[in-house]
Amino acid sequence: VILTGAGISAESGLATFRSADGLWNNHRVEDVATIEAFAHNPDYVHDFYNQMRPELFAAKPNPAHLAITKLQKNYTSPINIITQNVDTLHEKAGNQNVWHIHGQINQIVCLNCGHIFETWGDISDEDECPQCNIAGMLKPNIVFFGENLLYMDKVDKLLQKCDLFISVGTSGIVYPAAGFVQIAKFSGADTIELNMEQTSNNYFFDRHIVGPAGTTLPQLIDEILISE
Ligand code: BJW
Repeated sequence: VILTGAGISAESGLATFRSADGLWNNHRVEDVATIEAFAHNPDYVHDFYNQMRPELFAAKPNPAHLAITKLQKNYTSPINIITQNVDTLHEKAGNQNVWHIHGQINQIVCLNCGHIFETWGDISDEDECPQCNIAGMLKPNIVFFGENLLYMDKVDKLLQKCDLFISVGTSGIVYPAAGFVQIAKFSGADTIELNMEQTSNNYFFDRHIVGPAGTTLPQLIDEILISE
């Protein structure tokens, strides 16, 4: 299992959430990416993601994403990607078995009927759901604080049976994803963390590799393939 966070997309030019000044687009992410903020001011949240969609549409995968494709093509056991990222760089790189636990920027969910559809276009609070035709119920299919994560049944099973857990470019601050390493470790997996810097979430990792993921992940994957 490979768990990815914003750091794997940093070398594709996408901002991480918790930079040195602790701000994300001039906000604390915990203040704006909440279900309460969306309920209070949906137009503001729609505008925010409408502006973000073209940037994420244009972004290109970097050597870290491409190294995962190489691993999946050449490794004999299945490799699953659990990503916290709402970008689609894993898919653009050709990665398979990608589980977007925090949702996807190019998906919209209807809070009335649950219908999910894909778009890279703008959405407003006046738009109707194409399935139930109710207006004002569309939300970016992005998991805000206070909402349940997606695919957790599948993820629990993957964590309990994986023999290698690699975490790439995540600060380990946001739960439940920050606790996945503990589940994998207790289930018997070897655990490796790749990050630009030492994180505070490091008790359950057997090994830490510090450096940019675009360099360290291809090196680690070559090491895994040689030793298989
Ligand atoms: C590089 C690099 C390079 C840079 N190479 N590395 C248990 C304990 C405490 C709190 C909770 C708990 N359980 C639940 C909570 C509450 C809450 C939570 O975790 N709060 C914390 C802030 C304490 N969690 C939730 O609410 C979650 N839901 C939930 O648990 O549901 C059940 C529940 C419901 C109700 C009540 C209680 C429980 C939902 C979490 C949703 C997270 N959503 C966001 C925003 C989405 C908006 C958007 O994407 O536009 O998802 S928050 C934001 O953080 C985003 C990310 O996916 C997520 C993780 O961030 P990530 O990826 O780690 O990024 P950064 O920036 O933090 O770190 C980047 C790292 O990369 C850094 O370490 C760099 O060093 C590194 N890096 N360049 C390698 N080149």
